[in-house]
Amino acid sequence: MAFELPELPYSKDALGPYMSAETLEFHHDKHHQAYVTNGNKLLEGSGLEGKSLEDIVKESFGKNQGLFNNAGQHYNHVHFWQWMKPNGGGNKLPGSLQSAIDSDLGGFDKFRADFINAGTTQFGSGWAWLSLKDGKLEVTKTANGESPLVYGGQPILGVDVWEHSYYIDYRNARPKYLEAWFDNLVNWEHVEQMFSEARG
Ligand code: MN3
Repeated sequence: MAFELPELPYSKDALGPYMSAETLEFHHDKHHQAYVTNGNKLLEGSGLEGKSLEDIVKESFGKNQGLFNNAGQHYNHVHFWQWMKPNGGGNKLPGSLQSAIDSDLGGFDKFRADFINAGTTQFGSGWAWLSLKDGKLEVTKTANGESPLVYGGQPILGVDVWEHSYYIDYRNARPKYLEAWFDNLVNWEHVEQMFSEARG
């Protein structure tokens, strides 16, 4: 199916001061739009036109690099907007997610530190993730437009560590961005929803 830029689920000034309207203007209206526009051009004639976004990402990986880069980033950003909300964050997670984090990842504080560390240590552009793989939660990082989808996992939370995600608000201070993002913006109800869908 053709890619479409989704509307943001909040106004552009709703995530301040942790993520500014200016960042969202560039990130959503220009960067994400470019992945949609370029992805649609590259999708034409690829043989994957009728597939779902997730299948296009998985099936173009390692085979059609140009299409993969744009489809992968489209997938990542469609979810990234949903993984944030005004007055998000905090450490009160829905119960089933909390118990899985306790048993698989050593509790909330260790998970928080490991997730922020994954984003901080991703060299260059990429993403840090919480995903479900073989029935267990794991924290990983990927480069560029990749995600756990192409490594057999199902993403349930991801944070963009491309410079376009934080440079206007935090300049080069990626760890500060990650801490502010995790503590104030994460939409845990949406993470819980993706977790229960992934568990099936
Ligand atoms: Mn981005």
